[in-house]
Amino acid sequence: MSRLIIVSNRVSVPDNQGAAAAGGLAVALQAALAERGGVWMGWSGKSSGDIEPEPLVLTEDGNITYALTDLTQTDVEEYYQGFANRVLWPICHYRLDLAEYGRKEMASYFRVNRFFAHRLAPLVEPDDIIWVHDYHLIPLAAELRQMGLKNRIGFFLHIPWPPADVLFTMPVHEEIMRGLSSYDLLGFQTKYDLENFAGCLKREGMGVENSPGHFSAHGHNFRGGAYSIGIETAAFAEFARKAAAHSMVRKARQSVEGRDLIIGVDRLDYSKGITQRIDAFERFITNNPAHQRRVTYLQITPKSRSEVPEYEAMQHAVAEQAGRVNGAIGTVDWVPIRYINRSISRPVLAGLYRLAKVGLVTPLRDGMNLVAKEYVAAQDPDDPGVLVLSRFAGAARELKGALLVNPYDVDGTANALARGINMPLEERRERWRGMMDHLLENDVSRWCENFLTDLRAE
Ligand code: ADQ
Repeated sequence: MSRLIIVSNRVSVPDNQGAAAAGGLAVALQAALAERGGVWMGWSGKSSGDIEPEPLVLTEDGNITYALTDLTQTDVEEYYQGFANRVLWPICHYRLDLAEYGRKEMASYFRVNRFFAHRLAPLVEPDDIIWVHDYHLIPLAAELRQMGLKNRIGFFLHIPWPPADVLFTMPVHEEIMRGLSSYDLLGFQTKYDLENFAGCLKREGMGVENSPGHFSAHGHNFRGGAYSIGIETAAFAEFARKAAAHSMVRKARQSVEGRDLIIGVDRLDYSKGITQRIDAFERFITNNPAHQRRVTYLQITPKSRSEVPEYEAMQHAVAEQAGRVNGAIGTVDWVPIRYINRSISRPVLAGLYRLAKVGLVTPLRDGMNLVAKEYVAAQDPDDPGVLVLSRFAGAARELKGALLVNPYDVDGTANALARGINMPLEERRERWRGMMDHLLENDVSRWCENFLTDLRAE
């Protein structure tokens, strides 16, 4: 069997606790690598200052080689914080207002991809298959082809792909589309993202769709498909089942004092709709005074990308809003919103999801949203909670038992919250069972296998 080479901006190198400490995606990719042997290459997360990074640092673990490179400080600022996170991320999440174009950043993005290609190429053997992940590395295949590599190369995009009218606001959209067209297989989270991609290709005659999912562009034939990413459903459900005994989960249960718990778990990111969600919670309490003092909303939000100005501004905005709402609707013996900026271990997170009567997952736009899936997997089959889910998350295409909401509609979300809190047990069980069966069948290993099977097929 041919070896697998995975390339992603960040690499999950197992620490002393082993792979079990990592999230589902890292575990699934490590399993795929271990099955075939291979290499996982990416950025170390460190800067080499203003000097050229040292050669790749290789770490062997069984038949997997982890290959890490540092980046210069300029590249960290221009490629990662700049073009990837201040242009591609907002554009792919339909936030034209937040995109900050700069020639330097765009040039750095392509330069770093070339640098990655040059570092990777010496490790590649002729029959290896290469799987590139996410928006940081779109031009990588084109660079590898330029160097003469003939391997099969696939790409999976973890975030949404926007329609042509949105994408074309980006000055280098043609180069980005050309980059995508150099792969053999493009994986998107949902068929809507795939349709948007096909629309972008056709709009200005950059390429054609010969038959569904079969494209030609820039003299190259390639395929595209929807491969919805899953979680490690069975393992996560097991974490949740055992978590009741965990001291942190016990303390959380005691501190809620019999109130209904609503949970939100998101990286602090403007795409996640956290401020709209807090508004909806406040509206729910205002419209349903009987629930005053009888619910607690726990929002767990680790900071992310704090070096990017839009994220720093958001940290202040959310903290201030949570404080304002607590001041407005709280009482001397009731703090309605508990807002935590911390990372939580997966077993404890699973236990907290299970305690919650409602999982509130309301991104304004999201490729998939694994939190929605984790919340479902963590529920007690005899007394499951209710998932309130944004229709703009990829997960909404699959999780049919959720209460779907439009996160821009504060009243609508508040009403769904009320419906979730009051939902009878039988309806909760029925909705949950369908979603759980789907998640058990379509877990992250299945996603990985489906993509790799299609990538291998000529
Ligand atoms: P993200 O935008 O990071 O992922 P999501 O899919 O929800 O969004 O994954 C977040 C992960 O981080 C989850 O596994 C969650 O448990 C974990 N997490 C969040 N808060 C945490 C906390 N406080 N402590 C510990 N863990 C926490 C991107 C795309 C998504 C896509 C995924 C995978 O934006 O749309 O679903 O990649 O493809």
